[in-house]
Parts: sequence; structure tokens; C-alpha cells
Amino acid sequence: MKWVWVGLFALWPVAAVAVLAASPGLGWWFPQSYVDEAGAGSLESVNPLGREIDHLFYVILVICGVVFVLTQIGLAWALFGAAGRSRARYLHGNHVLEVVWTLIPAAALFFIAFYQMGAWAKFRVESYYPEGVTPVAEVTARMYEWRIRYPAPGKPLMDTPQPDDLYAVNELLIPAGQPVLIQLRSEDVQHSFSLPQFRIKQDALPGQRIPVWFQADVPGEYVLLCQELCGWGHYKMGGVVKAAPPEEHAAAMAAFAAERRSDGVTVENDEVTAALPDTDSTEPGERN
Ligand SMILES: [Cu+2]
Repeated sequence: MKWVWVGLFALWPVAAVAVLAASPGLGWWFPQSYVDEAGAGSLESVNPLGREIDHLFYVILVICGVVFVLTQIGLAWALFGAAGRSRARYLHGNHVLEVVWTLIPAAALFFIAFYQMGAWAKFRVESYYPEGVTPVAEVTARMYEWRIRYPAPGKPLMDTPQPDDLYAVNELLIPAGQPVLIQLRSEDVQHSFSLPQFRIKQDALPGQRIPVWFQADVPGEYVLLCQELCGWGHYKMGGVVKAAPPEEHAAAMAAFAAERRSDGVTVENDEVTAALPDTDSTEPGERN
């Protein structure tokens, strides 16, 4: 019976490593960001900062992986060694060992703390933002949707709503290939603005305006999610980020502005007016 337990304890780390190795092939890895020219789905982030974050993830995964394997080997060694004995053995502490297993994790944690500072600063500290980052919209989370406020085409985004601002829900249009910034707010409870393919996640807090920047290197449609359980309709907070080449984006914004300002009786509707009966010939007085 003893050996069955030892075998079970020894088996699970092997299973853990095997599942990890199989994960990318099973689709349990990063979300697919785009389909590359060869027609293969890319698991690489579309966001340059996202790729840096992935690199940090892999560095930490390797550190944890090495520690995991070593400690499991140590555990197996202790289990197999103890399995043959019938009595417990008392060991007094070992100062050298204790110092070693305190210093090694401390060094690993210090290394991670310093190593990630660059990526953290780029995401959070305004003076480290990429050059030319443009505020494109204010995104306000509310139960249960994303309200998007754009400035009128050609105008800068203001902190307070302007009469010619444009509003949309759950659809954020951005130019591709350049860093863009949104001002994130919440109208009610805490939400979380998440772009998995950009590796961006930022809580939206009531009473605060939080800048968030990101960049889509490849034009396309990307997922926008709320990743904070914010109420019964949390699942409805799915949106889309549409990244288009700058000229196409400008055209889309201009068309959007025209559509929003239109009263429905515009030049484009000439065909509709032509199809209607000629109202001039049916003046009230002439009717019989
Ligand atoms: Cu939410």
C-alpha cells in the first residue's frame, strides 16, 4: 500500500508537466490573435507590449518550472527513502540549508521584481508611454455595456463631453499600426477592461479616469471583455475592437460622424425620394 501512495505522489508532477507540454496543441494557451500570411493562427500578441508581457510570462514559467521539477524530485526522493522505513526519524534543523532555501527564492523574486519593471513602466507610467500615443476615445463601463465617446473627426479628445462628440456602444474603432490611448471610466461598479489578444487588462473604477494604451500591429477585429464579475449581466459585456489601417480608419470615422449627424433626408437618399410619389401634384386643394 505504501508504494501505491508513493507512486501516486510521484505520478502527478509527471502528469502536470505532460499536460503543460500538450497545452499549446490543445488550444489551452494564449488566445489566437490573427491569421498570418501562411494561413496559420498566431498565438503571438498583436500588441508590442503584449509580446513583452508574454516574454515575462515565459521567464516566470521557466523559473517556476525548474523549481517545481527540482522540488518534486526532492519530494520523490524523500518518499521513496521513507517508504522502506517503519519508524519516523527526528532531524534537528540545518542552518546552512535554511539560509540556502531562503536566499535562493529571495534572489529569484528580486530578479523578477527588477526584470519586469520596464514592461510595467511602459504600461503604467506616462513618461514611458510610446511616442505619438493618441487619445482616441473615452470608454465608460456600465452595467452592462461599454459606452464609447469619440471626439469629432479632427478634434482632440476632451475630458468632458462636447456637443459634437460621437457615441457608440461595445464597438471601439482604432487605427492599426500606431499606439492609441483610451480614458477608462466606470459609471457604477468595478469593471475590468480586457483585451486578451493585446494582453491588456485594467480595472475600471468609479470616480477615476484611467489612461490605457495599446497598439494593434495587424488590422482586424479583436475581443473586448469585462473581466470583473460585475453583476448578473456581466456576460453581456462583450465588445469588439476594430483596428483598420489609418486611412481606412479615418474614412470609417468620417462616415460614422456623417451617419450620426444625418437627419435621414440627405443627398445620399435621393434615390429614396425619387421612388416616392410626387407630392407636388397632390396639393390638398386639388384633391377631389
Ligand atoms: Cu463589467
